[in-house]
Amino acid sequence: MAVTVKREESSVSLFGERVRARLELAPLRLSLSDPSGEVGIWGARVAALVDGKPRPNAEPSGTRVVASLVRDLACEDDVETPLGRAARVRARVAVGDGLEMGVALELGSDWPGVSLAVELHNTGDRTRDVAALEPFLWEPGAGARLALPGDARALRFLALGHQSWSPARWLRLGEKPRPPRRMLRRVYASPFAPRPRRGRFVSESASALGQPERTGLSLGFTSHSRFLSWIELANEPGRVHGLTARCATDGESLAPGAALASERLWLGLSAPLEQALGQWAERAGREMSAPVPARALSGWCSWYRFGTGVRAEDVSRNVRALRTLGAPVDVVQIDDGFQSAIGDWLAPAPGFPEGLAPLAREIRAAGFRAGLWLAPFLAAPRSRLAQVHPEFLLRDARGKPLTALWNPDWPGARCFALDATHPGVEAWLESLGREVRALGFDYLKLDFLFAGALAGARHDPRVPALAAYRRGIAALRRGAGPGVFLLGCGAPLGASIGLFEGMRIGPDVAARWTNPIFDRLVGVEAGASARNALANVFARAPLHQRLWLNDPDCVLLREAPSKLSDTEVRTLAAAVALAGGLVVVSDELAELSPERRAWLMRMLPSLGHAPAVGPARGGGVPDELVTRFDDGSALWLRVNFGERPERLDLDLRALGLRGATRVWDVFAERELERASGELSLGNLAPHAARLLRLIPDDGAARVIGSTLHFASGALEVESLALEGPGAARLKLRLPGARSGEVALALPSVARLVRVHVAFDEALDVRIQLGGVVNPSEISDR
Ligand code: 9PG
Repeated sequence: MAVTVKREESSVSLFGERVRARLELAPLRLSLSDPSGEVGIWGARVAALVDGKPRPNAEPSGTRVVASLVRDLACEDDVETPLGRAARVRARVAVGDGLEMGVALELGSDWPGVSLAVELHNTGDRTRDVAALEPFLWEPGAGARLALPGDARALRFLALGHQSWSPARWLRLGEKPRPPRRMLRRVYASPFAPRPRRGRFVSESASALGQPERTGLSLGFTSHSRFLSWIELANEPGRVHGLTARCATDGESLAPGAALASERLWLGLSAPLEQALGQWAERAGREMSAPVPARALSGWCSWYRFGTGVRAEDVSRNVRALRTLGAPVDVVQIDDGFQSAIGDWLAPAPGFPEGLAPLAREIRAAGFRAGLWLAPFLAAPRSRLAQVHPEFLLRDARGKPLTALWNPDWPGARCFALDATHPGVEAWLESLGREVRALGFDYLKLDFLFAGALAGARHDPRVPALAAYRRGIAALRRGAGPGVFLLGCGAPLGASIGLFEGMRIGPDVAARWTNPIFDRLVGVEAGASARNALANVFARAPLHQRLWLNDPDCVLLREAPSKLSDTEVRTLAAAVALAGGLVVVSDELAELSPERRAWLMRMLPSLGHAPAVGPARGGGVPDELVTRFDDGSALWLRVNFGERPERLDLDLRALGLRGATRVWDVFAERELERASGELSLGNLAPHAARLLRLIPDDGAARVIGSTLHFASGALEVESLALEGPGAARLKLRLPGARSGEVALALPSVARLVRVHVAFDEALDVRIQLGGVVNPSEISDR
């Protein structure tokens, strides 16, 4: 079915299968609703802020001008757009005072929303400053309504932080958001977005609004070529006073006759609300050609065990341990500490007396990809880089080098930022990429990337912060060449879409559950801790495989030194596994007990699937991840982020399991009672997790559970076939050295058949029951 475009005297309407959109022409107003017209948002305007400048972390100065009368209108039924084929309406709209706007609205037949693009034209005879473009500006009033199902007091707004480490939380209307403290705003917040406060929420690049588990709005920028962007919500308890989508220009002048385009905006309806972030991410990823790898990688990283004190022998020792363990990881990544100074990446620290090339060779010879950490937009004041090339440094308005951050892990702590609009910097980044590739590294963890998109006085002032950042990353990739895997970290997320294979989506993990002292220092929940890292893993789970592979940060499995309890380590491991993205361990492997090594093996390889995320409960963070498989089975994870035991009830129907279901308790390594409908699971202790494998009970031969992998049969079973009464053939495939148990349900056998197996890579066995319910060891070793 195609979109129907209906033109009337004072409006034009677009009817799709899932939504309808309407433009009123005099004055211009935009509406989006479901087909019944019951749920949606009506009467939004299109605006810009002119004759002013964006100001760091404050309202931009300037005057708001609003698109008013539509002058020209063109409707096209079926055109190619960045999101696929769609109907498009283009309008030329009067703004007044020598300005005009072009507005384009696109709707594809099965889209759950519309795409909106705006252009500001200077039709006057003087140059104008443009501080921001606002493709969507909604305030309640005559003809302007917001209708979402549920109670307005239960509405939640998704506030996404600026960069990898910034928290992402679902806020309640009227709640007090927690912005980073002044000193750290440069690190954690977007340079131009206003500071959030009670009554005004800010979300970077995209957001969602609605009541948990009901239909809500999905709103976000799908292009990120030039300007940093965000969504603002003016609110009080039970009331929404305004919803605005804005991109800041970083100070742009518009000459007479010139035009300035906003980034493209997605506005959709999402049922349920929990899918809103994924709805936007899917489109942003497509529009920016996100280079998402087909398979998620796993690895070992030096940082969380060795820190800046890492030495070549620490890496070598763990490479050997990975081999001995038979752990099927892809990458061995050297983190911060190998370099003589921040910025002097090719001059090794004393702990790497032979330099990096032999170590990279050793890693590759052992069968792994070699990975290296870099902070490509930073330079320590005493680095050779900053000394020899002071012209590379980003400056403030007075011409002084801008301090990007103070990091107590580094000598002198202070770090300057590089200005990628300087041709020397671009060339230097390209050669850095080329040289680390030549050393043998084809996996680069690029860290502290926010420093590439700070507000500052750039060498080329016409290039805005976001575009400067993208230019720098592109240069590094050009140098590193094809086949390189770029992992972003500390990275402005919207600005990074389309540039990275992998992306850290939360603050640092640590061998501790919380980090209240650091949280208080920063102002936001970004202190290195398992809980802070996991909160973002859940909140940003929908970005996985849509924008990049999510990196939940490392899993730390050691028993000591660690402040994590057994329960907490298991929660961390299960959540990282279910997240389905990168699985990277950062322990001294020789220090792991056999049990913890077995947990590591159960996380490898990465599940790869993107989980669906449950509703946000207390604390504004979802606590449930569900991975569904093609055969109707699922993996379900629930975490108790709170400090009190929680009652656990699971509605199987909500997971699409309508009939009787077999339930495997992954941690208990046993089957629970068969269930249908509601499953009552007792209490979940604070910081604990429950992981269940759920299988429709169809009476067929099935693997119900396994201790080989947290997937519990979803990943490792190639086939299970009955070969006559009491006989079955089981094929398992899982990389690495394996030993564990597989639990089979066979039609002729009342009890579960538990089989011990041990194999490398693959196993193909016949199981003869012959009246014996528990066959003994089956092994191909
Ligand atoms: C290496 C580390 C690891 C880690 C990264 C990042 O604000 N700070 O001072 C600050 C320091 C370190 C940090 C984040 C913030 O961690 O996330 O995985 O690579 O750098 O220095």
